[in-house]
Amino acid sequence: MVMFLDLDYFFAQVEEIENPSYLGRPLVVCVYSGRTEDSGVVSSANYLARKHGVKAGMPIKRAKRLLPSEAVFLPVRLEHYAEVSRRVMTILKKHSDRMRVESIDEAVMEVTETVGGSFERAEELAVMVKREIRQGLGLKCSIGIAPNRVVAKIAADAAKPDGLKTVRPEEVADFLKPLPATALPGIGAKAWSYLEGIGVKTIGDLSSLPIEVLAKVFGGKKARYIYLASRGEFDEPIEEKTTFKQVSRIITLKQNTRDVDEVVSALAPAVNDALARLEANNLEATTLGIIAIAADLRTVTRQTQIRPGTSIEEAMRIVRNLFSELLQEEGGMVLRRAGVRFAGLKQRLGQSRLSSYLQ
Ligand code: TTP
Ligand code: MG
Ligand code: MG
Repeated sequence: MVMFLDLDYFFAQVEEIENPSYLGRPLVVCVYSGRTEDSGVVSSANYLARKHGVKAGMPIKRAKRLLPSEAVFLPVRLEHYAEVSRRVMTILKKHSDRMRVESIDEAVMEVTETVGGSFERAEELAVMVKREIRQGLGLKCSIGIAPNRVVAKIAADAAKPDGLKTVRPEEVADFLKPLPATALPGIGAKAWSYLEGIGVKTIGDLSSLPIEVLAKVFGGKKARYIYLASRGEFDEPIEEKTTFKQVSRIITLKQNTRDVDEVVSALAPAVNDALARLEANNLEATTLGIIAIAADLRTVTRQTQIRPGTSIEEAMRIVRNLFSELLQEEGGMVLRRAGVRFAGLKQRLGQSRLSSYLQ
């Protein structure tokens, strides 16, 4: 039995609770890409801002148009959020058999032994964990309890905000069936647009596709995942150890382009996401690379050494310079996809170590 926890509007919530004057106002945490004062994207928005239609990934300019003048716009403070994240993870570690940090604001906990296999006791535990995080750090979160990680994550999402949702084994099928297929983690925009095209709307629809059809479109591994996960049957042991040698993120551009500003703005959330993942694991990169993929799939990369602890603003500047150089040298190249890669990862020294939970 697993518990999945995701902090509510994490970055925005941290800012909100640390500055009471922001309470009751729409609040948006932004990744500024540095070109003009307002260029960049939204990283996290509180629920008041979401009511106006603001969400992660949206250009800051658009968010400014949607929100009233009392709205608060703040730059990301990744290192600080990572420190808060580490404190949350310490609490979770204490209450689980094993746990794995899934991102800066998510963790999955194996609790079968802790609660002696009882879903009621798991619920009591979840209430306690929520209270401890609320009282200790002021943060609200949502928790899903289910037989496996995928269902627990979907349950946590469904419980937002500040909620708790339990899905017992006999409830899994009925719980999943009516949910939009997009609620299933691991289905990207491209897969989603294909599925929409063949009339798949819900997870139930997804579960009715034969595995052979899925395999043709997604390849064997992903097909197996979708086949099992859409039935609530994708299971995997929660192992604490996660080691990775690099963190990369690749995005597909809205339109093919050679415009550096366009590429860099589109990549801002990917850079932020990759850095957040490093921060959450208390890792630092010494190499930053870019990946450029043309419409004909020709791929060109560039990389450079970076100072450990490079901030997001510096990282964005480096990404911009690398793309500028690359596009100058590759005169005819029109980009279809673009990516970033952080490598040469090292444990950050001299801080409480999240990594100690991962080993
Ligand atoms: P999420 O858990 O996806 O989002 P959230 O915590 O802001 O909101 P929710 O209540 O729906 O959980 O992501 C965690 C943090 O990761 C988020 O606070 C900011 C960062 N993030 C980005 O920077 N860019 C993104 O596109 C997303 C999705 C998240
Ligand atoms: Mg969250
Ligand atoms: Mg999250």
